[in-house]
Amino acid sequence: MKYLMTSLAALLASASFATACEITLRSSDTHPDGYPTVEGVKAMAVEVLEKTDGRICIEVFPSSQLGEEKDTIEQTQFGVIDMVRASFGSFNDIVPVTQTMSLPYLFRSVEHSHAVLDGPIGEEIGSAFEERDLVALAYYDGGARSFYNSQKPITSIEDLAGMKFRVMQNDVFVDMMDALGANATPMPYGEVYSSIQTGVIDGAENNFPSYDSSGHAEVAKYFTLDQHLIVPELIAMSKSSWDKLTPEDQAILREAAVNSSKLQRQLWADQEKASLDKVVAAGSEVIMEIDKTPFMEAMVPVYEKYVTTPEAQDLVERIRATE
Ligand code: GTR
Repeated sequence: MKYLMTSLAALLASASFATACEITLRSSDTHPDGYPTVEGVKAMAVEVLEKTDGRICIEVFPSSQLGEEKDTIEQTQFGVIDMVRASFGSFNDIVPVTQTMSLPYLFRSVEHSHAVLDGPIGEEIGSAFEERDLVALAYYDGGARSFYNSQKPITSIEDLAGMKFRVMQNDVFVDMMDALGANATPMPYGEVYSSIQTGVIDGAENNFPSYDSSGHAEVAKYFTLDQHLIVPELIAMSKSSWDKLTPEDQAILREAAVNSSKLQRQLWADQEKASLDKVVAAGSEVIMEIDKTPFMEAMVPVYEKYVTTPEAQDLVERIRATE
């Protein structure tokens, strides 16, 4: 990570690039500096800067400086922001196929999600963004999401009964909580910390790096590794910003984005381990062994509600058949 920042700083400071930015693209991320997604887009920025001889600069705004995730996606659609790195979960209302891709326990593992996204399904999903004025550049890892709360260790589905959990703002996740016998409170990421602290909600659900970097671990120390969601993430670009670029520059951007996703996967794997160690050392109680079968079985009504069209059924079948 240090290497990346140094090389970006060095490039920006070098005489040949100092005044050369002809195009500056603003990119948003909800996560702080140093987080794997932020560092991934910064690596993309370095490659783009190099390959365009300093003509195209990508400025990464971390920590929701440009707004909460759903708002920044809308701003990207309208071309107010040029790029956004976000979870598929935040695109559910905009790009319908991301709803199917956000179903609980759809992906068997992160490796399975890679196999799907790196193949023809990934391409097909990517092209669905164009209809919504967005260009999908590359997929990033977001690991698996699990429950954490301030009240008690969760060791079975019964323990969730009646508890209040924050979910991302989409219908699939609300129905998922319903099916588990808990109460969903949809809200933006930035409101979760104080909502747990003040008892408005009992907890939330996310991966280890988010649980750690958001500080949620400080206020919700019981974490259960039920891994109910593996939700892809991506870098999306505004179609209007994209259309202003030459085909050559578009190719440079796409290649740099894809290259950055390879780095991001590595940074992600390292960060997951580092965050787990950190939260445990700080006093979180992490329940690693849990029988996921009842959680998976409880999702039947969610699939019945959302996998209704032949297209969605076919997509789910093809994803399940991907090795
Ligand atoms: C994180 C994800 C973010 C955002 C956040 C959330 O894991 O990387 O893009 O979706 O979760 O829960 O809002």
